[in-house]
Amino acid sequence: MSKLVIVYHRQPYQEVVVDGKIERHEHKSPNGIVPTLKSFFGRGNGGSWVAWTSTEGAAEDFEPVITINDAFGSYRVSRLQLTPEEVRSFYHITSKEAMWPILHSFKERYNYDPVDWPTFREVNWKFAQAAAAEADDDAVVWVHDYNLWLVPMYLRQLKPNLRIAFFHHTPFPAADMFNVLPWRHEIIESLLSCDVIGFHIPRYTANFVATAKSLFDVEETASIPVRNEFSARGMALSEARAPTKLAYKGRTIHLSSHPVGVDVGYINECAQSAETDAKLAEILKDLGDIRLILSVSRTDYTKGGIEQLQAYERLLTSRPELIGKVRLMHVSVQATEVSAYDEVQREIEALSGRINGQFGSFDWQPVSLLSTPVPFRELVAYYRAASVCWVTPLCDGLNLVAGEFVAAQKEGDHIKVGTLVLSEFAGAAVHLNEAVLVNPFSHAAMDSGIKQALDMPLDERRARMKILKRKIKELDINSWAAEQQRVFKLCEHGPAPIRRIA
Ligand code: GDG
Repeated sequence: MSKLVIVYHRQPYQEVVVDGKIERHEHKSPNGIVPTLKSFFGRGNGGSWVAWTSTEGAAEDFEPVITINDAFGSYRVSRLQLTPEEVRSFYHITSKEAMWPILHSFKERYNYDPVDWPTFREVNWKFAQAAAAEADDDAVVWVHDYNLWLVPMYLRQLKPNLRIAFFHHTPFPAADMFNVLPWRHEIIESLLSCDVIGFHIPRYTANFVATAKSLFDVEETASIPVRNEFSARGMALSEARAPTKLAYKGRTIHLSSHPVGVDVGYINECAQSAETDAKLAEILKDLGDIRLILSVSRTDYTKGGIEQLQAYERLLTSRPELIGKVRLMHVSVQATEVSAYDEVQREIEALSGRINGQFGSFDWQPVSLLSTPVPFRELVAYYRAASVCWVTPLCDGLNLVAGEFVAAQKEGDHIKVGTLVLSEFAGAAVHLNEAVLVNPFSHAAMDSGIKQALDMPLDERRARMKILKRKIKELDINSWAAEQQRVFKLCEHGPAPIRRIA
């Protein structure tokens, strides 16, 4: 039995087949959400992690619960076995084809027909059962992301005294968008059985409150002002206040608005290593006097890769003097088994090919398209080499790439300081507002944003980067972890003093 149970669909290690046997290795890079969540076990007395694994190819002596000893200490992992059909239905169809488009406000991509709601419920019920089996009666069970939306309601039925927290990594859309989902009452009722619900930014929290109010008799009982510095007025995702408490059926639900943040310490260490210096020198030698524009994301229509390549094509057309002088490295890591993403991938490949054919020569290629992941330490060298990091999603919960790019810029580096161009519709724009902010739905804004970044004088680049670096330090992964622990404590002992946060 554990005092802290983390429920996240991925397992907290990588499974590698060595000599025909499965070995569990820690993730190569300590960067990312999995190591961050595991670090919570090191802060307390261990804990449990609940994730799914496929029944396909499972060994006969499969053990559902194992104990792991790694750099984060000793903790249990409860492995929920799902059949390939369950994974397809619950994850690839219901979560990715119906929920994901609505969360990101793409009504036209919403695909309701293939959804099998009873299977979604069943899988969520299995997660809840596995979590309840691991949890002490008053444990904190911390559930992550929309594909587990029904878990809190089931947990409350199974163990009423649990402290249940839920964190959304995606945006939470406006009520009239969310309410497209026919299961809206069930999902919101489930979330209202939590003690704590967390979002990256106040806008998503406000959207959740508006949705809950539209469906149930819910009252917002407290809110706090947002520091202007962390949400300059007049931007697409700005909010002046963040709701912090809801009352529903005599219970209090605490709300938290705090971006996940990046591991600034680890990225700094990577950025300053001899290995990165060597890779950087190699990249810069290869580039010569060509300036690097870097774009990094998963292939997903929400990330705006197609619209960005179109903007690049317009840039090369309107500024022919840039031909032979810039190169776009477009990393778009391909996902498998989601058909909507295949279509985007094909279009990205076609557009890159067209741009290279139209503007390129034997000596110079305007776009380098990479569809497989770049090792993280190498990616850090590219962050350092880039003149511009071009992050223009159409809608994005936060966007860690923007923060990683800022973290990788060397402190006091007087030779190379890159410029961040960031979509106003990424949650990160709320606090990283010294970036060149662009509206990806406007050609004019996209075009002037990239030109402004390429033309920006060194002094201005340094001044903006200095503030951005201070902000990502203030809102790094440790500050997110501290905020989560603060809200877990709130539901344990009643209200604690509220900090003003982003
Ligand atoms: C969700 C929300 C929210 C990407 N390419 C490579 C690579 N990456 C790494 C980056 C970064 C991560 O993947 C992507 O970060 P995002 O923030 O874009 O994440 P999503 O996958 O969309 O995830 C998002 C996030 O959750 C956290 O709450 O910000 O809004 O959609 O860390 O570095 N890493 C390596 N090679 C690559 O080629 N090694």
